[in-house]
This record gives sequence, C-alpha cells and structure tokens, in this order.
Amino acid sequence: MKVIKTQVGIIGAGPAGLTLAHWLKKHGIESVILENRSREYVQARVRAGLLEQNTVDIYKHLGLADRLVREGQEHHGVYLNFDGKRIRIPFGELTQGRNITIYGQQEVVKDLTDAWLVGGGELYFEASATKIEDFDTASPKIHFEYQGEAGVLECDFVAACDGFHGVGRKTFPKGSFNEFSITYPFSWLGILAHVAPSSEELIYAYHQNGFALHSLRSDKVSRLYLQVDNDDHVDNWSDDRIWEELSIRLGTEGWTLKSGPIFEKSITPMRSFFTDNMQAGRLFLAGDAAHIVPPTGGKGLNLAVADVKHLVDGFVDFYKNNSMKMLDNYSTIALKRIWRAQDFSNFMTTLFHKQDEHGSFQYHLQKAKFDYISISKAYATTIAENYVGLPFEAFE
Ligand code: RFL
Ligand code: PHB
Repeated sequence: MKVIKTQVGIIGAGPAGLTLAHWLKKHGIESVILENRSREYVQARVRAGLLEQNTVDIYKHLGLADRLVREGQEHHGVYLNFDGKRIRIPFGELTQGRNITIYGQQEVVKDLTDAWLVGGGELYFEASATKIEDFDTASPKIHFEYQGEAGVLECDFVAACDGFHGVGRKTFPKGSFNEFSITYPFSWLGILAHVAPSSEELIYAYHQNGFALHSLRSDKVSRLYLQVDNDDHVDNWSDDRIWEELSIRLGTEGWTLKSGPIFEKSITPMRSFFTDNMQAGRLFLAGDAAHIVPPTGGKGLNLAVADVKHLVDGFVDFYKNNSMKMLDNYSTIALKRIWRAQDFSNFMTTLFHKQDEHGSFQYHLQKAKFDYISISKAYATTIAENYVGLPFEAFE
C-alpha cells in the first residue's frame, strides 16, 4: 500500500484545492493533492468565466496572475436588458474602482496546476479519495485508489475541496449539519463559439422567451447562455436555432449579435445549495463541496477562493501559534459571505429568468425591480457591489 504523509491532505484539484495548496506553500505549510480525474479532463472542463476583484487580487498576491493579467479582460460595467431595453451598471463610480475580470476557469486551473507541478508540488491525478478516517483525532487519513492500488494519505488536516459530489461532505456525522437547497425549474444551455464578442461587456437579459447571457472568453471566442427547460436536450438545439434565439432574447435597438461556429454545447441544471457546517473535527469543506449557487451572479468560483482564504488564515494560525481558534471559527466566518452570495445569486436568477407567464404578477415584480435599478443609484450600487464582490473587511 502506498503511504504518503503531509500536513494538509487536499481532495480535489479544482480552483479551491489548487488555490489552497499554493497559498499554504507560500506560508511554508506542506500539502498533497488527490484528484480523481485526469489532468486533460480537469483542464478541459468548461465552467466559470467571471473573477471578482478579490479573486484576481489573491492570484496576484500568490504570483499566479501573469497570464491572467495578460489575457484576462477587465470589465468596468455590465449591461442589463429587460424586454429589449438595455441599461448599464458602471462599477467604477459605484464601487470605488472595483472591477471584474473575464478569464476562463479552465485557464485558472491550467495556470495553477502548471505552477504547482513546476514548483515540485505533489498532485496525483486519477487518484480517487474513497474514505476519510480519524478526522476527529490529530491524525486523519484519506484512503484513495491510484493506478489500481490502494493508498493512504496521512495528514494533520483534511481539506475536502472535492466539489458537490465529493466524499468530504458525505463523511460528516449525521446530526452535525443542516442542508438547504432550491432546485430551479430551468437550466442553462451554454455554448462557446469562434466569433468575436458582440459586446465589450456582459449582457444579462430577461425576454419573454426566457433568460439569455452574453459573455466572452477572448477577442475571438464568445460564451453565451440560454434558459431552457430542465428536460431539454442539446440535440434539440441546432446551431441556427441557438443563434436565432440568442439574437431574439439579447436584442435591443441598434445592436446586432454576431454568430460563428459553435464548438461546445452543454446543459447545466440550476440549484442553490449549502450546508451550515463546514468543519467536522479536522475535516474542512471548501468551495462547491459546501455550497452551490446558480451561476447567474458569477459567484461559485469566487466563493471557493474566499473559503480558501479563511481556511489558510486558520491553518497559519494553527502552525504558527498552535491554536485551533481560527479554524474552529472557519464555518462562521465563511458562511457570512456564502449567505450574501446565495442571496445575490438567487436575486439575479429570479430577476432575469422567466418564471411564470409573461405579463403575470411575477413578471411585473421582476420588471418593477429592473425599472427601479434604472432610476435609482442606490439600487444600482447594491447590485454593483455584490457583483464585483464585497471586500473581505466587510464581513469581519
Ligand atoms: P470543482 O471545480 O468541482 O473541483 C472539485 C474537484 O474535486 C475532484 N473530486 C475528487 N478528487 C479526488 N477524490 C474524489 N473522491 C473526488 N471527488 C471530486 C473533482 O474531479 C474536481 O476536479 O470545485 P471547486 O474547486 O470548489 O470550484 C468551484 C467552481 O468549479 C464552481 O463554483 C464554478 O465553476 C461555478 N461557476 C461560476 N463561478 C464563478 O465564480 N463565476 C462564473 O462566471 C461561473 N460560471 C459556473 C459558471 C459553473 C457553471 N457550471 C457548469 C456548473 C458557469 C457554469 C455553466
Ligand atoms: C461566463 O462567462 O461563463 C459567465 C459569466 C457570468 C456569469 C456566469 C457565467 O454570471
């Protein structure tokens, strides 16, 4: 049996696990990462694109932002559409200069993986964590399978950064947590296309046919989404149908949507989920392992990185001062931001998705909110500060 020893055993090489490993290394704390998928699979997984100011600042602080700064696109505002009317929320004046950056999650994962391996970091791909043991003692163990063999990772702490379906959350003792969730009656059809973006900033749109989002990845690649039914299938969506529908839903006077070859199509269900306890002894959850937000607010990856910040603070306190105080406060501090993000993501989702008949009471509530955003600097500020992400000091 392969036996590995380290200080922090990390399950998952997504944004949460990789960011944690790098940040711990900066403080001289050792870690080893187990990832059940192959390197190719993880790096090809198309997901997030929107990085908050905090997230970008963290990658700069960790010296991991060279390509992000070079290739990422900083946005100073966002467009909101309702029934064909478009308004812009400018971030600069409403958030004292905070911004968002558009840079694909798989690029973040590539950058962090490359830097970790180049720096001699231990990361096992296709190594699946199967069981976490003794997390209520000072010597927890992660059992895993690697290249057909059983292994064990012995550590001081386990960080389960293993996503929504991971083994970490399932290991928590019954009765030690409460889970909360909302399943939405719609999904997102997401595409990537070889075409220059038709807008220099993102566009979120309510239309009587449903929600649409225009995002981008580069000067040559656009990323777009359409609200579809939960039982819909990508085979029902020819490229022509997708472009026609996007053009209708995102349309506004004097603006046209450019189309081009689509090279990725997938459907993602929408859910809000969280557990109110992210610590069981020396086992900690971070990122999607602990919470899921619908992607309308662009918060999932950013929340994962924010969890990691609090976890790092706790580990540093432990190894420097031999104190569990900050680690024992991890759930409480992380949950403040998680609740804020849950609310904002739910708000953006319910504001822009078609939930009931066009013209219904629900529709009018959505429209009333949009109309209010267009006339109220206070309301626009609320959206802007949540969208770019509140600074860490706000929750202290
Ligand atoms: P991940 O990325 O799911 O990584 C977890 C990793 O753990 C591995 N794993 C295991 N490894 C070993 N043993 C086991 N037993 C394991 N079980 C699981 C998995 O293979 C995986 O590699 O979680 P993490 O690190 O918490 O990161 C979270 C983000 O991935 C997620 O929140 C975002 O993608 C959400 N999201 C967005 N977030 C944003 O901040 N901004 C956005 O613009 C944004 N857009 C999106 C999104 C998610 C989307 N989808 C597809 C869900 C748009 C979409 C369409
Ligand atoms: C993306 O670019 O993939 C993206 C941007 C903003 C969102 C969700 C996804 O709210």
